Amino acid sequence: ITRVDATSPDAIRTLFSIAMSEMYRTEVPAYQTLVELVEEVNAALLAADPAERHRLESAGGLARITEERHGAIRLGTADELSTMRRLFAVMGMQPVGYYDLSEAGVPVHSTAFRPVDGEALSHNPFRVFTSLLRLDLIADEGLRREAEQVLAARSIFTPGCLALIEKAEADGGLDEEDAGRFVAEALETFRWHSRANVPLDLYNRLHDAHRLIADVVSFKGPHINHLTPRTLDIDAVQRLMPEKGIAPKAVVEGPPTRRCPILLRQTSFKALSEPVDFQHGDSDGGGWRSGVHTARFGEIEQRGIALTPKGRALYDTLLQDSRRLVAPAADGSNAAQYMAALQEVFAPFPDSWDGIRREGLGYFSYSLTEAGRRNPPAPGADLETLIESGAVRFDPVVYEDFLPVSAAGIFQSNLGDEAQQDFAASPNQQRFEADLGAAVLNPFDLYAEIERASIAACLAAK
Ligand code: OOG
Ligand code: NI
Repeated sequence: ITRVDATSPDAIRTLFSIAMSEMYRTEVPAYQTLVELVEEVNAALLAADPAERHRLESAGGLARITEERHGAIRLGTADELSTMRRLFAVMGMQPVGYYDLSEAGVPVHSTAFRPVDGEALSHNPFRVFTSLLRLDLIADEGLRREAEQVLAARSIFTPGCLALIEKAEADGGLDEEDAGRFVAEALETFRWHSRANVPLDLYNRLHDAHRLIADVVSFKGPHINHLTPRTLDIDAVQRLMPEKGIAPKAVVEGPPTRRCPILLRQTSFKALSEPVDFQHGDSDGGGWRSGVHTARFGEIEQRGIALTPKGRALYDTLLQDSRRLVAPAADGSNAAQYMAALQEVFAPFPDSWDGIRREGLGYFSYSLTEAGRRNPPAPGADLETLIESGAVRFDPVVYEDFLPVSAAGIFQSNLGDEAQQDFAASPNQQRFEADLGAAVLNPFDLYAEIERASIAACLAAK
């Protein structure tokens, strides 16, 4: 890691993602095992595939591969969400996209906080998938009110963290010393608490309503529930997990295995059952009582090219078609059939960078080749002609966001199959943005801008 100006949001984000990873490795040792496995698989792939190594190196993406990760948290109130937005802003992370998970039986809606411009992304793309609990989807009104009271009484940010957020907002940033304090204070919000914030009987009632509600309401804060390193070969990691004593979820979410990866493929290991102490109610004489809670897990992802709206529509249609043929069973009993159906149904999606580009399905970053730099394009030159003559090359723009169907699969595999529940699909982006205190950014606009700027830079070269 190169140290840059400690006051830059990029540098604070890097410090924070390292601190978070260190904390989670200690809290969840299986995550450490997973990180080691991913490092082995990435190293083996790069050794066996010099062309891919070279492509990643020249696109400037190699150094960031092992650094990369995302995490996820689940919040309880609008106040928590809007303060979280301000906290992430200190690290140059903004809310991108809106995800409605109610359709998949999970009573939350979500966004992803992440850096948005090309330079910040290549510095460190750390992202946090952030969900807000939707108590409005809980039928039992009495229970809903109890949950609201518990949430209203907790404060998930340390006073020091809140003061530093305000300072950063007022001064337009933090100096090196404050940046270090900010990272330490902010980390507290994401820490695991082995003492529940509610008595066991309330925990049980929340759990019966939905395991996710118990996870959000029963604790002092929104513990980070997983971290996800990026792998270059997710099929290999999925295959090797059992050898390391880790039980993977039934199937890899997202598109099938391809030569040219698109969007995002993800898999995880099931959440661990961890000991938790619950308060006795006063009527039981107070004191603590031990129980368990299952929420925290590990995940890996393989990222491919960001698709245009046209490419995304094709992806969504093909995914739906293949799930109509074979719906993946949670116990993994039809995993092979599911993967085969996926592979077959996705055949019409072009599997070469050139094909994807020609059909306008994906976003690319354009740059001058060595020949192009020696002999810069004349004013008004045509991009296609420059590509044909070898003056300009194109590389896929990496997809930096998430996929709702995949996220639902990750949630479900970690909530346990008994937690399966139906809610009416009820996306409410307006409500989410009101609670967030800002509009979420449109991911397509961000990718289109990266592509546009890369073309402009090629054509303006002198
Ligand atoms: C978030 C699950 C979604 C992803 O990578 O799609 C997710 C959660 O379990 O809180 O992390
Ligand atoms: Ni995730």
